[in-house]
Amino acid sequence: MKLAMIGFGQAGGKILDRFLEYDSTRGTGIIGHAVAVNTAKADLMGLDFVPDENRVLIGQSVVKGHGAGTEPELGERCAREDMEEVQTAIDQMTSSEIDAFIIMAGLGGGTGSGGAPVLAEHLQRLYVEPVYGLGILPARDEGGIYNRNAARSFQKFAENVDNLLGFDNDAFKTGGESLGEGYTEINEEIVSRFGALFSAGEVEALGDQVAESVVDASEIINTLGEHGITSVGYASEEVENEEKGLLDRFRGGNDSGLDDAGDATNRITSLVRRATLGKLTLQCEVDSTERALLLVSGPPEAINRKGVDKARKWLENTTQCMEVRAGDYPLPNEDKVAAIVVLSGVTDVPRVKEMQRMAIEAEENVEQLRAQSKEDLDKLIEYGDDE
Ligand SMILES: Nc1nc2c(ncn2[C@@H]2O[C@H](COP(=O)(O)OP(=O)(O)OP(=O)(O)O)[C@@H](O)[C@H]2O)c(=O)[nH]1
Ligand SMILES: [Mg+2]
Repeated sequence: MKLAMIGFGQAGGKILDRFLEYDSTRGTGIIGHAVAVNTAKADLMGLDFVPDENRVLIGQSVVKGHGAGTEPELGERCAREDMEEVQTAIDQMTSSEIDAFIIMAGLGGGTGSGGAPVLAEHLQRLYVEPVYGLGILPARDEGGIYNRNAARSFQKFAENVDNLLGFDNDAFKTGGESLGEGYTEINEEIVSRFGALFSAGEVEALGDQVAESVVDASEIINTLGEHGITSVGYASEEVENEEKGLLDRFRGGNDSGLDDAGDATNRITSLVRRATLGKLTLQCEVDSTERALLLVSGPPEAINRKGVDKARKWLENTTQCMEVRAGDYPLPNEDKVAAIVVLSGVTDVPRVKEMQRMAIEAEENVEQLRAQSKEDLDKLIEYGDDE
């Protein structure tokens, strides 16, 4: 599917940048338009792939290009005051080119946390296309202020988008590294999961390959619906590529590699199980899903309808939901089979409840925490954070 992507705040901008890189190296064509919005001039200047004219600095009269300092109220104010400038950058696109908008933001800070829900509300009023959010939750150890900001923003954002796709930094953080390196890996995870989902709906990218059951943009849109929270599961496995498979057959081994349909079926069902029961972008109770979508991609020889059908039945049972869509996505040059599972309209999300609890606690000693997080920030600067 083709998207107008808007990165709000630093995390949003960086993820947008990675999406642009992903899109241009793979030729997926999922980005119809890209706009980065921030209150911090330096963050906007640090982007590599977003066209200069699509970088919008807001709130200059309020924060003088220095960011909203983890205060969502400031982020919100800047967004409201300068919405016209954001709109001008979005207007560069002709809306007939895109299937949907997606606004991406880290919800723990000030700019994205406060601004993204305001922009969502604005776009919903102006366009008929669906408006989605990609909301990044802070890690637990970022502390009370970040978790409080995120709890509030998550709720507002969810109220103002057609669907809020959740991604929890806490579940994906890699220990031991500096913050910057950690985010590089996490951002790759974000882009590969959601990029694979959106490119499945961009049928042009398939070229001559014909999928047995194609998932187009409208099926993704129907799965996401008009309200709710979504979590995405992913699992992949390397397979022998076609050439090697042929070589093996030539040598007389016909039960190796990809030839066996039973192997392909089993591989698909096991990947879908792993994707669903493994690490989700936002941990949730799988049986609280309202609608689901299952996508299997990989070399054509490794994909079969039987496997996809079996996996779909399993997913129906496991999610206890009646609305499960499924499709395949043949990628001739790919050397791995991947399963993407979209769990839409999930209602039982423990991490959100936990954030709300942390928010209440943080509320009680907010001043103390502010001082503490300023101290942490000073320390961070001292250690030379380069992101
Ligand atoms: N996944 C990911 N999360 C990030 C990244 N950078 C920051 N975050 C998360 O996003 C939250 C908000 O940080 P920023 O995006 O820097 O905040 P902002 O929206 O620019 O707001 P202010 O800086 O307060 O004006 C943080 O609490 C982190 O959890 C990133 O590159 N990737
Ligand atoms: Mg910032």
